[in-house]
This record gives sequence, structure tokens and C-alpha cells, in this order.
Amino acid sequence: MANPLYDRLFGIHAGKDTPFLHLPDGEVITHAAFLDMAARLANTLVGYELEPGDRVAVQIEKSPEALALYAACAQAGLVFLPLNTAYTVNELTYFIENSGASLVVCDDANQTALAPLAKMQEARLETLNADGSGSLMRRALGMLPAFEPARRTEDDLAAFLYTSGTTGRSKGAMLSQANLLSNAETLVQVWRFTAEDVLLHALPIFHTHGLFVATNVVLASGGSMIFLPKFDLNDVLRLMPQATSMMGVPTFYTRLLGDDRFTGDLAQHMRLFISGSAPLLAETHERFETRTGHRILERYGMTETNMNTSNPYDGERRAGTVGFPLPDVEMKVTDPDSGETLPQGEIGMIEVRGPNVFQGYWQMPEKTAAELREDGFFITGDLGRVDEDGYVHIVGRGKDLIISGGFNIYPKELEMLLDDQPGVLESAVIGVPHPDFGETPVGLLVAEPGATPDLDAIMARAQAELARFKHPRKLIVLDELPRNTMGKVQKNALRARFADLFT
Ligand code: MLC
Ligand code: AMP
Repeated sequence: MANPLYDRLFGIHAGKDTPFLHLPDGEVITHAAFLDMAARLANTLVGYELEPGDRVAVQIEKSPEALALYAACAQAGLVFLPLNTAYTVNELTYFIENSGASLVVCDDANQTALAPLAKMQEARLETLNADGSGSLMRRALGMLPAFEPARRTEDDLAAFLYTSGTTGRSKGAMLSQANLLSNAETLVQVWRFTAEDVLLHALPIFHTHGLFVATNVVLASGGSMIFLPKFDLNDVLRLMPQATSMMGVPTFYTRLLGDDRFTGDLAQHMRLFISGSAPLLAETHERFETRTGHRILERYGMTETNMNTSNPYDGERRAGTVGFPLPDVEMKVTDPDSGETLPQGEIGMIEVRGPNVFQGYWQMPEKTAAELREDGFFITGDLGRVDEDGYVHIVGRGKDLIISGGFNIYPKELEMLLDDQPGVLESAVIGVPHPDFGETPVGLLVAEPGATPDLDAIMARAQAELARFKHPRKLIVLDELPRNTMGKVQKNALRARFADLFT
């Protein structure tokens, strides 16, 4: 094959007048129309003199055109680099510099702010707005709707997704065509997706879940998606009767359960509800079954590996577990210090190996070596155990990470900012339970001797520099931070002390 990713996800739909995207206003975009749009965009990208392997960084709202840009990058052999729309210019600077992107695509509204950065990086800057307007599509509309896919192999890179690190510095996870294809094709089988499926798609398309799990699975199966710009409860309730399946983060399910309009009748015809990206409380699983009769299928994955485990389609979907390793994924639980495999049932570090595991962190050989073993096992940073029936339980995190509504927040990044503020001696950021987002960050500060930190000013600083979802929900001044004998801050003690702040 000339270009496996394009051929197996997109090319297979050439010329088909079958629905691919159902938009909330009722408009339907067929596979053929979508591929026309992608080919026009691929011609546009090549017209900018981009070469296979070049990075295309995009920070744009979810739209059919944004998805077509992903397809166009696959077709032209470019590395697609989607970025959270919540990132500030400050945060974007690092991603654009670090990736060496040749093209940056943003909203018209951000063009002025990003222009100096793009210029400094010698990157081209084009725009694509939520309504499909902007310089990129303007040019694409004048292009031919046909494009010969660039020759690529399964080992070539398809995408970079940036993931934060415990040191506070983001790392570009390099995903090959094989990483994406193997996972998509496995998931189609294990979750029984077919051309009859209509997936209710309310996730963002800048992360693994919405792009590589939801979209790639639908593409590989030939089904269609109800493509919502975001999770809007009214739209989801209105359109669920036309869907067969839904994928979401736990917040989607708690929000549905919080609304009386979400009844068993509304969900009765649905084939499958899938949850992931953050722990689904066993209580949510049970309430969902009581309300609808459906057992949510929970699975476990991450940016570096796509999906690793899944509860079974046919067998028991066990609440509070993430099911079994996928058919082509090997998993072991190891001693975090020695790396030795632990006996079944013991809690340790989850490690995974398979065609889904990424190619390493872009230009960070030491970080890659620290997490990806030479024998191919990836050290996930998640702590878990396998029960007597083989179900994997995630019991905690070896990495200092907060997951809010499915978005990752690395405390270190917030702590570095808080430590820098006037009157602050030191800080610790912890995740505490939150009824809507699962967890939310709280900043604990210790004042310099004799100083009184201005909490409003510090919050304003955090708001100016960090994406909205990372903002500490509360700042609290403490006399001191609890430390163990080694001098390490005891975050567990702090999490226990502040566990009830929002519940
Ligand atoms: C939005 N806000 C958030 C937030 N999302 N704050 C904290 N955590 C979040 N996740 C902000 C908004 O900007 C807004 O700010 C305020 O919180 C309330 O907004 P909202 O309208 O209630 O939020 P909403 O826009 O509805 O978004 C919530 C959400 C969304 C849960 C629908 O965050 C979402 O779609 N999350 C999915 C994340 C995801 O796809 N993760 C997959 C990662 S891949 P203001 O200023 O108005 O107060 C991965 C691998 C794997 O992890 O295994 O899948
Ligand atoms: P990300 O880096 O955004 O891909 O986030 C991946 C992390 O999300 C994993 O390492 C886990 O900590 C967490 N995660 C994903 N799915 C689940 C799940 N079903 N249950 C618990 N944690 C999960």
C-alpha cells in the first residue's frame, strides 16, 4: 500500500455517498464529500511546500473542516499536531518551538497574537475558524478535489500529541501510522463497530480519545458520527435517539445522570456506552445501570499508547475496573523500584507492550529511555493490580497528575508558577474530589516569613498564563507543608485533609 493510514481509514471510503458526519443542524456530510474536502486541503498543504514528515500544529475549534485537515495531513504524509483550544499563547510557544512545526493553523482571533511566534520559528501561519472560514479553506476551495496520497509506510510518523510531565515540561509523544491503525482496527473488533453505527461524538478532537479512539474507530468501521462542537447536554439529549453508541469521559455520564430528561427510554435503543480518560466511579456505573439498564464499558488508555485495556463487550463489564488487556497488548504489573514482575494480585506499576505503544518523545532521548524499556515495555506511571478473574484495577498513580474532566494537569507546572509569586516561599498543588470534573486542582501556599501573599493577584497571574482547565480552584495559605523524613512533601496527607472541599 502506498500510504497505510490514509488508505485504511480514508481511502476505503472513496466515492461512497454514505453519511459520515451528521451535524447538529441536520446537515449531513458524506464520505465522498469529506474526502473531497481533505484532498483540496492536501493540495493546499503541498502548495505551501510542506514535505512528508513536516509537523502541522493546529489549534482550532472542532469542525468538519478541522477533521478534514487531519485526513489531509495523513494523505500528504504530514505529522498532525493538534493542540488544546484552551492553551494560552504562553503555553503554545513551547509546543510550536519544540516541535519545529512548519505550519501553524489557528483561529482568525489568535492570528495576531501568534504571528510573531510563527515568524520567529519560520513557520507559515494560516487560519481555520469554527465555521470553516479562514485563509486555509479559502485557498483550499480553489484546489482540485483529488490528491495522490504521499507514499508512506506504517513506521512513518502520523501524529505528535504533547503530554505534560512530572517535571512540568511537555513531551511530544510520537505516534506512528502503525500505532494508530493497529489500535483502531483492534477496537472495531472488540467493541463490534460496523457501518451501521452512529457514534454520538461530543469529545474534543485534539486528544487521543476524541481523535484516535472515537474518530479512527468510526472511520475504520465505515460508520458515521453525530459530530457536536462540544459536550452540550441539550444537544446530547436531543440527538441521542439518532445514535447507536457514545464515547465519553466520566463527566459526560455524571452530567447525563444529573438531568431528569435522561431516562431509560431515551437510552433504550443504544448499543454501547464507553467511558475512559479518567476513573469512572463504581457508583456512577451502578446508577447508570439502574437508570438505563446499560452497563457502561470502561476502558483504559493514554496518549503514549492509545488504548491498553477494555472491559468485555459480551462478558461482565465490571464496575471499578478497566477490564482486560486488548488482544494485541501485553501487560505486566511490576515493582516500581526494581522493575521485577510482581505475583498476580499485587499492586504495582502497570507496564504495556504492543503495536499501540508510541515511538518515543520527540528529541528527548533521556525521557524516552526512562519510560520506554529497550524490550518495548512502556512504564505507564499508573499503579494497578490484576484480580483473580484477570480484570485490571487502576488503584492510583505513581505519577503526580490531576485529571479534571478528562484533561490532565501536572501539579509541577502550577507549582513552578506559584513558587515564583511575591510572598510565596513554596507551594504544593493537589487534586481533590470534585462532583463534576472528578478532580480539581487546589494550590497550597506557604508564605515567606513576614509576608502575606495576595491570593487574588496570584490567581490572576495563573489565569493569565495557564489554560482555563488548569486554574487552581482555590488557593489556601498553610503554616507549613507536611514532609516525610526524606523532606518530600506528603501529598497524600494533604489530599486527605482537603478531600471534602468541594463535595
Ligand atoms: C472546561 N472547563 C474545565 C474543563 N473543561 N475546567 C476544568 N476541567 C475541565 N475538563 C472550564 C471551562 O472553560 C469553563 O470555564 C468552566 O470550566 C466550566 O465550563 P463547562 O461549560 O462546565 O465545561 P465544558 O465546556 O462543558 O467542558 C467540560 C467537559 C470538557 C468535561 C465537557 O472538559 C471535555 O470535553 N472533556 C473531555 C476531555 C478529553 O477529551 N479527554 C481525553 C484525553 S485523552 P469558565 O471560564 O466558563 O468558568 C486520554 C487518553 C484516554 O486521556 O484514555 O482517553
Ligand atoms: P493522557 O496522558 O491524557 O493520555 O492520560 C492518560 C492517563 O489517564 C492514564 O495514564 C491514566 O492515569 C488515566 N486514565 C485513562 N483511562 C482511565 C480509566 N479508565 N481509569 C482510570 N484512569 C484512566
